[in-house]
Amino acid sequence: MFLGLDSSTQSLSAVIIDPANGQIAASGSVNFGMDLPDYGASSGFIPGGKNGEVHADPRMWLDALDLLFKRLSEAVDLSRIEFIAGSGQQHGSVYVREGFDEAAMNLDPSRSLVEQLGKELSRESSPIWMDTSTGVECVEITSALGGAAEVCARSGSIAVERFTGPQIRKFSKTDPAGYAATARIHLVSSFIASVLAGKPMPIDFGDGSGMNLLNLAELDWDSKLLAATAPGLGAKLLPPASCLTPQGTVSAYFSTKYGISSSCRVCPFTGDNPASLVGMGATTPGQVVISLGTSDTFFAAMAEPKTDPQGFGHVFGNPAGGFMSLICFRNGSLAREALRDELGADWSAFEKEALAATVDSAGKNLTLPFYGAEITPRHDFEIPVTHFSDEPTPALRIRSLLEGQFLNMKLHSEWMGVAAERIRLTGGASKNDGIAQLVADVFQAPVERLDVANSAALGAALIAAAAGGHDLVGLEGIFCKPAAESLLLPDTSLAGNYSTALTNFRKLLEQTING
Ligand code: XUL
Repeated sequence: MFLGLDSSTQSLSAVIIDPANGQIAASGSVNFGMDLPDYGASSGFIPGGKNGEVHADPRMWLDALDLLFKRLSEAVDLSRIEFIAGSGQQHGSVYVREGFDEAAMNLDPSRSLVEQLGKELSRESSPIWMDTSTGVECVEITSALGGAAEVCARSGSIAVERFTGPQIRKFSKTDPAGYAATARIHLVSSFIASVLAGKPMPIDFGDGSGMNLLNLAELDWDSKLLAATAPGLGAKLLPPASCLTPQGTVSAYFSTKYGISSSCRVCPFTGDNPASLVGMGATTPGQVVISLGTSDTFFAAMAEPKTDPQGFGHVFGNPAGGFMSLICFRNGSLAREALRDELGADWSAFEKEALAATVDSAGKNLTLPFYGAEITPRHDFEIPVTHFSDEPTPALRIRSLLEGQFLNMKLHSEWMGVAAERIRLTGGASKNDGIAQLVADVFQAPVERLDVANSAALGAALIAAAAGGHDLVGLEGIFCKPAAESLLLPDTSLAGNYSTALTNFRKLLEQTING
């Protein structure tokens, strides 16, 4: 059996798969807020951070690891697990002292991880992906490299506040002594993998691409980016590696305490988005995943490390090899719910009607679907900008807002140069037939819906099985099946409408942003 772990913002989850029968054998989870209330992090991070700082306590992740394995060992015979892989929330970083590696190697099973490793942290808290406090450092790194385009071409993204490089730079400036006392910097993913293996585990290519430090073309740390970020940084990072190649076995602590076989191999952990690409069965170029949540995200495999010339999208390593894009749209459900509330609409019933009523309005009635600051495109919108040729009935406004969201997605994913052959839709709003059909029509591609509770942990379990010799794409075919009868085909008669709509949408957006 193969275990996948995912250390996300709010919880640590596990999925155990048995490829021999194609089944998920067990799963488990520790919710940081509910299960570890002493940390006072009801949503997984320390509340009340100032000036955009959002940090979490890495000791909480250690306690979660003990608690999760205790729970799993009570439910499953963990000696049957042959390989472990995992993922972590991207960008978050953990800073450890010289003595950490030895302490992790010689853990006493009669004591907790926190008791033994807590004192080996050189920074008490870990900045996570929600942190926006490093605007100055982003500017500094960008100017040292000679511009945003250069940072993007090298690392796959322009300098971004939540990315690890700017976060490391800020730490090195504000706490030089703490930075000097740091022997190694881990991502959340490589930190957990190192604890599990009792030896320093490398950062994987997929998660490492979220740091503004990895050179995508070379798949190695970029010397110019390292130099622009912090002094002596290269010595604090292990060479990056692939999450498919195991780099050790579980430490004696885990085998003695929780009954995992001492020969169980551990892979470098990846990021939650690369692991989700696997868990959604989308590692092959042409497969696109759209997740409809508070924010919407679009991610898709790519063969080449192409980057977004406008700098809105990110490029990460794909666990199966090659690359993947990740494009976040802040105004997802945020905008859908704002319009629903504005119209006082019963969303679920009303929306289907609205979607059916005016299928030929695309291109004539347009909405820039932003109820406030957006990151793709980066612009401070205040209210949605509309251009209606017909009477803007509530039905038409809903349809036009949704069309605007997917036209904006189509427009801002064109740089990838990958046509969507199949879209896998997930997240709360994906259950709505009207919305799903609209995605198929705007992208002119078939849409399947996948109801995966934890695509990152499942993806990690598939990576573990692939490391153990199973074929990854074959595993995706078995474990990542769309919900029965969920396939929706595009209405090809609307292709012309949506092509016109895209042109008009682009013009309206340019006029609005450029004035
Ligand atoms: C991606 C990002 C988040 C985190 C947390 O860039 O910031 O998706 O990975 O899930």
